[in-house]
Amino acid sequence: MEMKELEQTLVLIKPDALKNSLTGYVLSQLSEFHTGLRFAATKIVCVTTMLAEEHYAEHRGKAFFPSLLEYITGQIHYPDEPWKRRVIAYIYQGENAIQKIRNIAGPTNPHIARDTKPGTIRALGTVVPIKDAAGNVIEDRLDNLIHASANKEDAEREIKLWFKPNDIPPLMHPYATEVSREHYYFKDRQLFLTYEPDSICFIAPGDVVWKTDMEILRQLAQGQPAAGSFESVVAKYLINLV
Ligand code: FUP
Repeated sequence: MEMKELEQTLVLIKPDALKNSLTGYVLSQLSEFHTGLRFAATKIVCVTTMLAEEHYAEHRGKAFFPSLLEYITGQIHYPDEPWKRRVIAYIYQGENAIQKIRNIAGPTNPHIARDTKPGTIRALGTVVPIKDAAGNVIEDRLDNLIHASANKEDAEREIKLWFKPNDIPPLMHPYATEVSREHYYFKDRQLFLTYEPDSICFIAPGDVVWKTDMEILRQLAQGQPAAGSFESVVAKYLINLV
């Protein structure tokens, strides 16, 4: 089978899995021996609020959203040890990768996972009630140990959000890339095309970048409506940097 036909999916080993020393168990469940899939990339990430907000953008505005951000950024499981706040991100590649990993992960809600799919990874998770100011339970935060992309569109968005092309071996690159001809700088959540004091150069001429990111940056630089947010592009360049 051609590499281009193979599916990709993003897996995150979340802070609760790290805290409970479940990394080895999760990786063993997802191993090539069990799934026929191989990993194309991995990195240990200190998750910024910007990255968390972009990753879970579809849940913005929901009552559990602030708590979900605290969870994925590691603040819940490592309140007093900020240096331990990490997520391990993987790209898995192979035939039917998305569904295979979703099946092993199990249902989103750990209670439902335990009832209906015992033996899945999320069956080992926890459900934490979220209360309003009066102490009434309004929603639950689902501490479910791993994230796995739900479909091809999400997988592409999420992989491009967490990984730069050069985090992935060239022959495993899943999506189109382009070589930048410009400098792009970041400061105070804003894009600059020339150096500003205290700004960070996140793309330089000659850098290989996702083609879709390049298009968003060009549109933003020209003040045009863009196909995605600046944060969705820059968040991955700030990983483990700030
Ligand atoms: P999934 O694709 O299985 O990760 O599920 P969702 O996209 O629906 O949810 C994303 C994350 O939001 C879950 F991992 C956990 C969290 N969540 C809650 O904390 N509470 C909810 O009521 C729903 C989702």
